[in-house]
Amino acid sequence: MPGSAPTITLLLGDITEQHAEAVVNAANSSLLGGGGVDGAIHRRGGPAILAACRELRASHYGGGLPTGHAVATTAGNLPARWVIHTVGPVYAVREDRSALLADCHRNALAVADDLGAESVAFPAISTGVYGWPLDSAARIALSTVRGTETSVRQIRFVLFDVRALAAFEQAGAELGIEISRQ
Ligand code: AR6
Repeated sequence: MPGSAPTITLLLGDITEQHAEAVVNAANSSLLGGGGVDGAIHRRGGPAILAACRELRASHYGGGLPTGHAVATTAGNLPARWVIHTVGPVYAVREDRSALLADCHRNALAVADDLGAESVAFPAISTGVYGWPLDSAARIALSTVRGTETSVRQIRFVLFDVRALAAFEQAGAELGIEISRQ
């Protein structure tokens, strides 16, 4: 296992433009596409990603990818080599689903380790259609990746707007996690 922790970088941007070895998709369990990050990844990545997702549905994931799990496909025409699809939990006021959101990050890094990916870009999983409050999601995302043993050297959070970026910056400061800005 690596001797030093990976760098964690925050940046404002579109995850489909990232030159990371792997980009993480905030998918749904069907793996067959959707809106938000998922829609953008399939649009920019082209049909090879959907074809690979269909194969996964026809083989290992006949019932869909369970919440918190992660699986890799080609990245098609994206600048990345792989897309790691994970399914975030839908936010619920009456039930604490934080462990599932942490699982997404931990399992995505485990898949990246299996692939040998040195750099991984994450979106703010569950904070769009799935309604997770940004401050809470940022704390869970940052504390989980910092607490996970991984061979990945560079972890990037690609935030789509300044509100999301500010939430991750604040969470990093509150948690005392060393973060670079790009
Ligand atoms: N690059 C980076 N971040 C983005 C991009 C982008 N191109 N587009 C949106 N975001 P969401 P979820 C931000 O809804 O909440 C889909 O339909 C967005 O501002 O993509 O996990 C799936 O198929 C937000 O902060 O993912 C599922 O059904 C964050 O990415 C469902 O949505 C996540 O928003 C998953 O919902």
